[in-house]
Parts: sequence; structure tokens; C-alpha cells
Amino acid sequence: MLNSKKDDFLNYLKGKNLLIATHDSADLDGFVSVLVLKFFFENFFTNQNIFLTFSKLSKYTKNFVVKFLQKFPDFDFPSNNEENFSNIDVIVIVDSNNLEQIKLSSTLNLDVPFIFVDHHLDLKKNYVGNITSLNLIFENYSSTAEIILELIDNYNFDLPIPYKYLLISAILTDSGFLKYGNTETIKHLLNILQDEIEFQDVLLLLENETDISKKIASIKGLQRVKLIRVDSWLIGISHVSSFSASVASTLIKVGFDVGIVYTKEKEKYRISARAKKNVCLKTGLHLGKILNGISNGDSGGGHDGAATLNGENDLERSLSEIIDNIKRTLINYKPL
Ligand SMILES: [Mn+2]
Repeated sequence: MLNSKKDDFLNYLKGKNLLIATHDSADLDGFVSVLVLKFFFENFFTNQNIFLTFSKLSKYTKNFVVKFLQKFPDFDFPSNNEENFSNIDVIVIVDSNNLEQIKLSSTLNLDVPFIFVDHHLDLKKNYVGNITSLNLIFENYSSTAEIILELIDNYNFDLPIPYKYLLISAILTDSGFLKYGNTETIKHLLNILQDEIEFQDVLLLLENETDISKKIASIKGLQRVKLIRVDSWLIGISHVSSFSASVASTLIKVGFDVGIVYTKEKEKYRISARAKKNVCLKTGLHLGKILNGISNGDSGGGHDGAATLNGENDLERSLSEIIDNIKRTLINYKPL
């Protein structure tokens, strides 16, 4: 990240009342990014108000908080500010650049300018109100936490140990315990760990007993899966009533190259898609782009190997477009 980008970002925020927000059902990366950014701003800027808001935490994040508090009982998790946000000058939105994934409090009007800090595919939506020149969107980072770490790093800012645990946890979970990481991810981890933190201690915080409803969703997802074969590629399509993302990952684990799992509610639906990393690299498959480019008005986003679409218009049409696009990408691939 260019130093001038960081300076522009911070210079703009200086002296303003800030609200930091993240996507709905915040995962660890979104949640931690909010907390660390708030802590940094509070120490870096003086005499300005810094609020935070999240509509909901994911179940995993909630479990993590419980374990984290056993290790750091004095850590003061800032609570959601449910106050009147009428004096906010600018909103910093972390870990998403899609407003459809952000649920802001009703007291907040989106006339307030906002800036994205994110590592997902840049949707380039050109929202009115988004100061695009200040966005810190870098798709080559495996987590938003790393973008924030680099931002802080410049200013010789020493984070207290609990915050370091938080950052490492966010980086590890978002990079799939380095499976989707790169050399920079490892450098970032080493940079925070130094000699102060025992890696195994962090891993303990991230262990999670799978709950029974999630196990049942995986099993049902496997029972219902439909197989489509394209040359030597295997695409699996299934549906569950919840945990679609984790079931899509399960499809990959059992041998599918691409897994698509949908969830249908009364007026809404969700499609989660996962693909093997090497399939994306070989064929140029980018699920985030495919799920973003649906013609019925619904749009999703994500990474090459993991993407989500939350829609309300026409599930059948979205599904068939997605499947057709995936097939086309795979068919066009000619091995050297
Ligand atoms: Mn993330």
C-alpha cells in the first residue's frame, strides 16, 4: 500500500467525527477490523468522536468473544453505539464495499460521506457519497485486518497484546489458516507475533466445536447434491435452509471442483459458491465476478474462490446464469 494513500486517508479523517461500520453478521475479520481501527483512531487523533456500529455478529464471532474474554477478562469490548449518529461527519466501512451487505442504524442518513477499507473484489459501484479516491480496497490481501495492520504500522504505533491476538485471529480465519494466504500474509503474521505471542495460544482461541445444526446442514447438503460434469471438472449444486457457505465448502472437501449451495426464504434467497483455488488459477474462474454479473438486478460479490449472492428477484434465473457462466469458463479452458 502506498504511503501517500495512507496519508491521504488519515489526513481526510483528521478532526472529523467518525463512525466505523462493517457488514451484517460480522465475521472475525470485520469485527476485529472495526475494533483495531477504533483503537488506532482514538490514539492517533485527539479531540474527535469515534463511534462504531455492527448490526449483528456471526455465531463464530460470538463464540470467539466468549473464549477471548476467558483469556483477557479485563478486555473491554466496545459495545455497539446505538445512539443518535446525527453528528457523524464520515463513515468508514470495513471488510465490504457493497452497501447491500451493510445494515446501518435507522438514525443514520447516508448523506454522510463514506469510505471503504476492504479486500474483496472492488465492485466499483460509484455510490453517491463514497469518496472513491480515499477507498483502501486491495484485493490481493487475504484479510481486511492486514490492510489495517499496514496502515497502523507506518506510524510506529504499538498495539497492546490483546489487540495483537485479535489481529492474528482475524488474519488466520480469513485466510483459511493460510490456505488462501500468500507470502505477505505470513510476513504480516510474523510481524505481529514477534517473540511476544505463542502461535499455539492463538490457535486455541480459534478452535470451534461444530454445532449439531451445522453438521446436519452439511449432511443434508450432501444428500441433495446434484452433480454436473464438464470435461474433467465436477460441479455440485445443492440447497439447505442455513449454513450455505459452510456446506459449499463441504462440497469442495468431498471432491467437487465448484460447489454452489442456495438457501431460499419467502422473499429472499442466498447463493454461496466455492471453488478450488487451483481450479481458479488454472481456468481463470472468478466466482465473485460471476455472482456480481447477474442480469436480473440481484448482485453478489466476493473472491475468485468464494462468493455470495443475496438476492430477492429470481432464484432460478440467477442459478442458471451462474451455472452457465461457470460451465463456459471451464469449457473454454484448454490445457497446455
Ligand atoms: Mn474479510
